[in-house]
Amino acid sequence: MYRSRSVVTALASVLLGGAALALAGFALASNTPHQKSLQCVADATMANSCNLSMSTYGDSLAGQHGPTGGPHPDWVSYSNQNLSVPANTTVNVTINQYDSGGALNNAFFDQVMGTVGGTATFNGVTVTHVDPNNIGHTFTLRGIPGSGSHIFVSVPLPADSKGGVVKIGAGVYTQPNVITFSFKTGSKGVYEWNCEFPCGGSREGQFGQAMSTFGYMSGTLTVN
Ligand SMILES: [Cu+2]
Repeated sequence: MYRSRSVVTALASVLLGGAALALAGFALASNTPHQKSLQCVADATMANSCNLSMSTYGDSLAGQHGPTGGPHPDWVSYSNQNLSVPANTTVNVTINQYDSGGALNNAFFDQVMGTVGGTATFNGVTVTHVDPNNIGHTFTLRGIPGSGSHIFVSVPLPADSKGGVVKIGAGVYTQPNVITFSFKTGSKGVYEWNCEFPCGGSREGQFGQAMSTFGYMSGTLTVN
């Protein structure tokens, strides 16, 4: 009698423990879209090069935050936060830019900087700079201060004016502006990237919210 009760108690605690582990596992799995990094895919046509494709949205309903948009579905966002690329490689980047925009507060960032040839393509046209009054976002990559690793790449992503507004709640977007550029990686290290267009809303001249919260308009680039 007592023995069977203790067996039941033991069994119950094992089951409860298992349920707790399963819950913890589910919580971790639910977080993985924020943690998994986007891998650069080896380019079959060009030695020592890989391709990285991302998007920028006027909300968070597509990409890394999941179909519900996570905690801030109405915040602007890149599709990916953490990028992973090989060392000593040419990284060919394609960004589909779906968001609207406006004027830079610092016209320095209308220039294409640090790319192969000092150029980018904007909807198929080679450019060295774009209109500073029509910017959606920038992709600006630099070494983390104090890390000893140096890189500087900055590419403006013109605002998408192809008509129509992002349909918030549906994850449906207008035709994007397509921006491409290449840059070369050196030795292994972790770098950081962010956007230099004040797209964040609220505080400090539109540098709050998505601009000041990691994972929307900023992330890391890990060179492996
Ligand atoms: Cu931005």
